[in-house]
Amino acid sequence: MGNPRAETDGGEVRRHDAIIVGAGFSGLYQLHLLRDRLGLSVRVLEAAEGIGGTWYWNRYPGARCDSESYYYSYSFSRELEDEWEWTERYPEHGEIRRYLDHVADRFDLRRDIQLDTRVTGASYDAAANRWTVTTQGGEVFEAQFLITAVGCLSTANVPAIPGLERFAGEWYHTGRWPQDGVDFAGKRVGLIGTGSTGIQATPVLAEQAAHLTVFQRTANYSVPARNGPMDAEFKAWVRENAAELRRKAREATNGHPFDISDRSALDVSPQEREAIYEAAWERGGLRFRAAFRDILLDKDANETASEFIRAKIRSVVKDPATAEALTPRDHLFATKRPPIDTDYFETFNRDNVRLVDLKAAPIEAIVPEGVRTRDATYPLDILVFATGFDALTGPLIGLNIRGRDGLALSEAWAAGPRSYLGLQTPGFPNLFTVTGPGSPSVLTNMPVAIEQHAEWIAHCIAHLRENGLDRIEATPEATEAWVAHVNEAASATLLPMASSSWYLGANVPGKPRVFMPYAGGMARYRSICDRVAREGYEGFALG
Ligand code: N01
Repeated sequence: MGNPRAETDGGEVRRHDAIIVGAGFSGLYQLHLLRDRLGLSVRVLEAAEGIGGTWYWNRYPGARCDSESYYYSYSFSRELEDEWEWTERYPEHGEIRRYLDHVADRFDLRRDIQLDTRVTGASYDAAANRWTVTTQGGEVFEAQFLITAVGCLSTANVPAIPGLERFAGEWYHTGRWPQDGVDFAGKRVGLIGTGSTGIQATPVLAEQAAHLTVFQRTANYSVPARNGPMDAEFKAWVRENAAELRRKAREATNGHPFDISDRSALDVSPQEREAIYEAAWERGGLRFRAAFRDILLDKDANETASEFIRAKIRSVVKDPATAEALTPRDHLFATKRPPIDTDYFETFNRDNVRLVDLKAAPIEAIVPEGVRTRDATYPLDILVFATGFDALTGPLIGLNIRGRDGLALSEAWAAGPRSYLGLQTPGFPNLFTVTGPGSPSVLTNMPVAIEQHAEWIAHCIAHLRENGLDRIEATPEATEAWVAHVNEAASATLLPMASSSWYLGANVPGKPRVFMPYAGGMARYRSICDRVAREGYEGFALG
């Protein structure tokens, strides 16, 4: 590989081989691969004042990962794995930040990461075959390769509810949480949104605040997380089986190292089915979906899981009207990303918690004293938006990327994202999008998807250099075929059925309704990517 060749041109333009945007799980590993394995000169530009990506921003009460700690982590370094100890079944946000800080130190990554540097634009010069990247602070960088490592859920969605600017209290979005936290003691708190975030935050807010009002637009299914400390025996089991667990995760459809049952929910007796669901409920976590093979494939099979959870809600929530309002009926379990929780439904039995069903009475406005629905005004001191993200495309379009002939990514994707393998878009040579739309990303345990993408990109760049090539660009034909395949893969599942799902962009008004992630499974996707590379980067134009 060539020597690192970072230069400064009169202090004005900083030249590198590659610019990576984002210093979360993706950016850190991509930097390690390109710099330490390929010998490239790389600069990571990160908007936040610390590393961590998603985990830098999501510090809201209750924020922890829904994947289990022993596999929500990197697998590329056995030493890293051996020296790090997780404390809980699901890692809390602060622990993940400590882990990523440790990774940054251990692999000496910080010297090539520039914090507090928001990228405001990137444009491709075809004659020079270089990307020019500009930042909010007025800096200019140039590089042959531009790699976005901006995550899938990093553009906060604050709904345009009239009157927010007149609210007399404080308000926060969970995905932009203040670094110093928020003091809820003695406060009347309102929470809008009951996705994974709202469901994690509700029980903790209820304990901290004087009173909590949860504004729910769509009732959601949730399965108990069953979080707890990792005991010594379990830690020893993980260590002994580390290689096997990692292999399983890599080869799984969803990046989790557990088996999906090979039985249909419809092929067992009602009693047996109930017992299987009960055991899965007791074990807790996202694995509940694996209780039968066809929960995400067959409506009738899914209905058995959906009804099991509805019955659980009715059995936990004491007030029948509240239980009914909390019971999801307009979509099937796991067709929207399923939350997992710690005492979510139980929280509605507390005296200081009230549920407001926005389907019955929508929010009309935010007023200085609180939130006004069609039926009532709810006085609040603090309002928390757990209203999700402009997912997958939002973080990329927000970078203002312009490719060949000034083509804006926002124009190229005006009718929805169009990528080849989620990695590249025609018209944007040498731009790689880690976990981009059209790849499995959010349908998997993210670190598995991230490692696969970062490694594929590093191999691809190595291939170009070894063969004296400078440029790689997805062809329009391969992209069309991939977009069709992404649609086909989604249609083979129940996933596109949930009309309010962020997988479809449905949570952001005006966003094209396109099922964005690849639902064909991580294992299948990995083998497609490997074949494409083996066959000389089929579907890409190299030059
Ligand atoms: O966001 P969401 P999230 N008025 O979009 C409601 C990941 N995650 O931040 O369903 C009233 O799922 C909206 O209502 P509706 C995970 O992948 C991971 O919770 O559109 N309500 C919904 O209830 C997850 O799926 C972890 O009708 C409004 C909620 O806000 C993803 O992040 C933890 C509204 C938004 O739910 C996003 O989850 C947390 C409005 N105008 C999250 N607009 C871990 O693994 C929206 N809503 C740790």
